[in-house]
Amino acid sequence: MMDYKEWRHIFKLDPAKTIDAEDLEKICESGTDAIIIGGSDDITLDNVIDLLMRVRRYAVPVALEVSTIESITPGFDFYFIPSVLNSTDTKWVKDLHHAAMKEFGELMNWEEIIPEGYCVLNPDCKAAMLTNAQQVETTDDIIAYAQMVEHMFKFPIFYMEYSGMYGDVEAVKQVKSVLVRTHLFYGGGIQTEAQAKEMAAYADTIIIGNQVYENLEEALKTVNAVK
Ligand code: 1GP
Repeated sequence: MMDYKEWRHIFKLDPAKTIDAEDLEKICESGTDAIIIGGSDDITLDNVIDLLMRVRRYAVPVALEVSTIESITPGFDFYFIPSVLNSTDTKWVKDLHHAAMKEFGELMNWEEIIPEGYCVLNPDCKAAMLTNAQQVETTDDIIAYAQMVEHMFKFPIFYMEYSGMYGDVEAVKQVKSVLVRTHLFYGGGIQTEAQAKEMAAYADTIIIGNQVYENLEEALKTVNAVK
């Protein structure tokens, strides 16, 4: 299987939302590099396992982005573990992580566990509310988080999360220019192939979520942006 560091395009599917078999087939066979299963609300073990089994019918790699301990289940290729660096609540920075280690630490295959340094940049999104994220005022603030992730925490991924809102291309460009080994994930508001191209010019990996549910045909075209 392709290393997750080579993924350039990811569709993020929300286990709490419905998707029919035909649409799921289009997504999994779109040529995207991977599927991430993740979301903020109503994530249960049942809906995660259900979606995992449906996606597993296809060859595409699939990762779980962990947001609740109850929904962790074996069978994914990777487990992405966000630490929300601009959260004001330690739960989302390291407490859930501690609880998960205590429960599953002995069973873990560390090759599959990928920490993500998350920066929530849309103050109105669900993830921002849930994690009590502090508004990030300037590009220099984002860069400082990126440098913490790379040089202090030494996480392999820095995630600029604009969920639901198309982000600041100039900020993505500047953040990319300071990162050396840490990969830059960009997600938020990508609706068209042109937007996907614009962000993929700087981000190592682009993530498309909502548009899968809003306008699947347009979402599928974003795969072309990285080919
Ligand atoms: C959400 O970053 C992803 O976690 C993608 O954002 O849903 O706005 O595409 P959108």
